[in-house]
This record gives sequence, C-alpha cells and structure tokens, in this order.
Amino acid sequence: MGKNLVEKIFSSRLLGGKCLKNSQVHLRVDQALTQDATGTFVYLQFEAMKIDRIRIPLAVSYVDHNTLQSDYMNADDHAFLQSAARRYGAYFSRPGNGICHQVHLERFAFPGGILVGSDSHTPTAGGAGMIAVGTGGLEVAAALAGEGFYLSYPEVVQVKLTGKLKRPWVASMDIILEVLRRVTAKGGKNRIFEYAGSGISDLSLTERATITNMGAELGATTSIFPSDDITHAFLRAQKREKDFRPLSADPDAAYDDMIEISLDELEPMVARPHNPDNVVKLKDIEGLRVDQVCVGSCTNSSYAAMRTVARILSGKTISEGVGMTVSPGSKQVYEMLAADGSLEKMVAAGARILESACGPCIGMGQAPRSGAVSLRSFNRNFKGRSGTETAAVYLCNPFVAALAALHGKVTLPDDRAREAWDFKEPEAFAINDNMLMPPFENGGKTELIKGPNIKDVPVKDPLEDTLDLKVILKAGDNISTDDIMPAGSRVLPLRSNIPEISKFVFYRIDPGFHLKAGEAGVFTVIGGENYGQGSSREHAAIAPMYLGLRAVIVKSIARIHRSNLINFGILPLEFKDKADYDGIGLNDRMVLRDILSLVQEGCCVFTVENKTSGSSFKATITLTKREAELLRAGGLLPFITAASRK
Ligand code: MIC
Ligand code: SF4
Repeated sequence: MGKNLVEKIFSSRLLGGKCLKNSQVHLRVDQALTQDATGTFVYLQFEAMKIDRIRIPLAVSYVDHNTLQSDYMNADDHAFLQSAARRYGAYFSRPGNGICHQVHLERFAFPGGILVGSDSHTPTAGGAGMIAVGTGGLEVAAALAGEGFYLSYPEVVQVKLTGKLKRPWVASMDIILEVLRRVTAKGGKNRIFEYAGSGISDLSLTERATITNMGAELGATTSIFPSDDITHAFLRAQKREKDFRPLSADPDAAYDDMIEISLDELEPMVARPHNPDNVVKLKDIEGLRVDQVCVGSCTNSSYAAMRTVARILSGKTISEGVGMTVSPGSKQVYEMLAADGSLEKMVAAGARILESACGPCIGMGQAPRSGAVSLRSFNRNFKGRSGTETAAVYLCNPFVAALAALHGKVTLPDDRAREAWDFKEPEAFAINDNMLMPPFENGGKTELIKGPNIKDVPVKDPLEDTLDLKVILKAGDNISTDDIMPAGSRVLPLRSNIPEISKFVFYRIDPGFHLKAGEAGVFTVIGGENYGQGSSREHAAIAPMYLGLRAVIVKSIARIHRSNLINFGILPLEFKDKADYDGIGLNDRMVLRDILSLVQEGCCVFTVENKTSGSSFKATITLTKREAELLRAGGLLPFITAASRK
C-alpha cells in the first residue's frame, strides 16, 4: 500500500510512536515560529527551562500582532523579543516586516519539513508542502528546547479538487469557504486535509496558502498541498530554489475520508456572522449595505491578490458610506505594490493603507461603527473580535470585497472587469531581508530586556486528588478563545502580564467573571460543543488557571485549546452523555475524587458529583501517557523543569 503525503513526512521525522490513527507520535521539528502576542511567553518559558540556545535548525520571532503602540507596553514586548532572539539564536522579524505566516511562506517554508508555531494559522506554510501545526506557546518553547513535538496521529482526509476556477471572481478563498460549509468548524478535529486532484495545478502557491491558512477554522491539525512545479516556481522566484524537492502522495495511497469539490461549479461564497463556517453563496446576501471593507491579513494578502484589488479599484472611488482598509501581508508585498503603482491606485481610490501587520483582523484598530456590516477577506468573524460587539462581520474573497467597497453594497460581479485580473505569481519577487535579523552566533550573554509590564509565567501546583469546584459560567456551543480571553487593542498589550489580563477572562460574556472566580477560589466552566475553537493563545488557559479554573466540563473541545489546558494542569473533561449538560445549573458544586489514580494513559472516566442537586454524571478524558504525566505534574513547565533537575 502506498503512502499519503502526511505519512511520508511524518515517518521522515519520527522520533517515537507509529503513524497509526490516534497513536501518539513524537516528531523532530525543523522550524518554529512565534509572534509577539504569544511569543513573549514562549521566550519567558524557554528562559525558565534554563537552556542556553535554541536546539532546532531554525526559529523565527515575528512582531506583527501588537504593533499599535499607544503606550510603552507593546514596545517593551518588542524589545524583550529582540533581546531573546539575540540571546537564544532566533531570527528576529522586526515590526514592519510583515505578518508571520506570509513572511514565513516567502522566506522559510520548505516542502517536507515540520514547522510548529504559536499561532493557529501556522498551517499557511502547508501551501508549500510543509507539515505546519499551530500550537500553544509552551509546546513551541519545548520544541525550541529540542524536546520535539508530540501529537496524536490524525486521520488524513483527501480533498480532491477537479476542474478549474471560473475566473475572475471566484478565488481560492471560495474553495476553503466551501470546505468549511461542508465540514463545519468542528469537523476537522484531529484530521489533516491533504489537497490533490487536477484542480490544484491551477492554483498558485499563495492561493494554496489561503486554503491551508483557513483550514485552521475547521479545527484541523493542519492542511497540506503537494510540492510540484508551482512550488518550484515560487521558491525559485523567492531565490530559494535549493529548498525545493518534489513531494506527493503515492498513487495508491489510502485516506480515512475523501471530499471532492468541482471548481467549475464553485461561485463566490461568504461566511456570515458570527462563525467562519456559517457559509452561504454570495448571491444570498446580494444588495446588503456595507459600512466597512478590509482586505489583507494573513489569509489573502499575497502580491497577486493585492495587485488585483488595486486593479479593481483603479480609477474609481470607494463608496461614500464605506471605509476601506488594506493591510498587505508582508514588506515584500508592500514594496512590490509600491514599485508597480498598485499602492497609488488604492490610495487614489480612497483606501486607507495600514502597516503590514494583523491590525483590524484582531481588533488592533479600525473597529467598525456600532451595528456596522464589515466585509473582510480575513479568516475569523467571531462576535466582538473586530472590536465592536454589535458589528456583523462577513468573510469573503478580496475581489468581491473590493467590488462591494466601490458600490457600497454586496454586488454580484459580472465579467466586465476581466482585464483587471492577473493571478500569475511574478517570476521574481523583490527580495530584501533587511528587516529580518539573522541569529547571532555569540548572543549568549545578551541581557533580556524586561519592561515593567512583563511578569513571570504563573506555574500551577501538582494535580489535586479531590476538587470541589463551583460552576461560575455555563456557556453554549462554539465558545472561541476570543470569548475566553478577548484580544483587541485594550487587552492584547497585557499578554505578558497574567494578573492584569486575567481580569478580562470571559469579559465579554460576563464582565464580573474574574470577581466571581475570586470568590469561588477554585471553579469550573461548563461548555457545549467545540469549546475553545479558534486561536492558539495559551492565555485562554493560563489566565483562567491563574484565577482558579481546575477543570472544564464540555460536550466537545477544540484540539489546541485542549492541549493548552493540559499544558497548564487543567482537566479538559467531556460529558459521557451530552444530555447531562442540561442538568447543571450556575453556582452548582461539582466534586471530583480520586483524581490522581484516575488520571492515567487511556480513557479515564470520572464520576462527577453534583453536590447542589445531589445527582451525579460521568465525564471522560482520553489521555496519552505523556498527557497524564503533564497533568499530574501541574502542567508542561513544572514537568520539564522537574525532568531537567533529575
Ligand atoms: C488569531 O488570529 O486569533 C491570533 C491572534 O493570531 C491567534 C494568536 C493569539 O491570540 O495571539 C491565533 O490564531 O492563534
Ligand atoms: Fe494575524 Fe489575523 Fe492572521 Fe491571526 S488571523 S495571524 S490576527 S492576520
């Protein structure tokens, strides 16, 4: 039996375990990326591990999220990260150089390698044939320390693309929106989506990266494309031909599941508020009045995409009711848009050009007005993420977004603007790595610069044997990490300060949450399906842990959040019978006993006593041997530091 692409790459990097569904594999890591909002903790945790130098071939520390410097806090984080990169031997991508995923794709991603990143959209590099997985910061710190990366061997789903996109108005964004429509935001859990079929040869590398980027919204482990002539051409154009190697699945490879999408029939799609899988056809919202249009972000900001947006805007004026922002994905894209006159076209049309950073995607400025409709070529539209609780955010491809900006409403494209379209990647990109500082050979004595807002990472005590936990929140389905630990310009600067940021835990759902936590001492949260979907931010585990969260009891849980909870010593329990969710009330007391003997490798079944109602129910957790050890130790950091003392 032949091998699929995933199996080929995993087996080339296997340090332990077997490529068998659900078995734990231990992988050798080639590269790691961090961004500033998660990176400060990665490097503080790395410091706590007392290791002198990064022990993998390549690490890049990007600054792209917290670039709004309304006081000293974000700038202090940047200075810390720069000093840590120098001391430990990472590349440092300076603010202004671009969004981590776009820059990594351009300058570092290579087919066949393993990349881990402290950002859920790390799978963007899967467009270049890499296994690229988003994970919590602590696991990235462990990978930097040479510990490798552990994960459960996923199911592999083949996504077969047939036919050709009917250009010009249908884009690769519509392919991933269609996958989201079919699979849903929880349908990708513990699965890797491997793209194949004749339709892939029609997609440029950056179009592929749009698909693997937004595969994160499926809750998938990652997504990947084969490495072929298109990969070769892209790497050549980036002057990185030496990084190329062809890589594809064997013709007789087996898959756990298969999806087929005919590109011929695909039309522009849109995700409606407030979840990326709430997908309908664009024509279903035709005529919807639009107040804001944002293009760019790590999902859709390649040079080819931005140049096409500029051509659509060329010679026209953005509708008077609309504010349009453009955030090019990288300095390379920016420089090329400036050189070819695209920037001029966008400025002339009235677009507001932002720096090359996450910006509006994570509520770092450009929040829309109350009740606004905001059309974005981004990947997430959770309620309130834009910074405006009452805004309705829709996700679509950048070209129909630009068209809506001109008309002031969602407008179905026709073929008249055909001459605007040119999806071809350039034969040579503008290579200027002057904002990418290579690792220092002898940085070991560099002092870490820690501003007053940078506090230590809290560490939990070892696991308790009995827990008596008050229910201080009962939440519904699809709670995102943006709900648990909001981002935005007010909260993001507190990422290096857990005591302060913890005041914002569940803030948007219950502003008094942290006070209730203080009164309860230790507590639990009850949740529905797909709890913790979205980002990789471990702050959604650390800050609740700091407040006293000891277990969550939910119907189902998203992959990255589950491992972040375990990494910080919190029990992620799932209802054995989902109907038991209904029997729990706010303020009920949940008692768990014999925890230490129950937390073992395999399926652990807890009897949860509801002290308030006098009833009990079963909750389960399936653990690998390592996860059980981490939980008992109080989390990954105490586990690693104890192991290094032995
Ligand atoms: C996001 O898109 O939600 C973020 C902000 O990039 C997060 C990381 C973070 O919260 O710092 C992610 O995707 O992991
Ligand atoms: Fe930045 Fe948005 Fe991409 Fe997250 S999804 S990395 S916030 S651009």
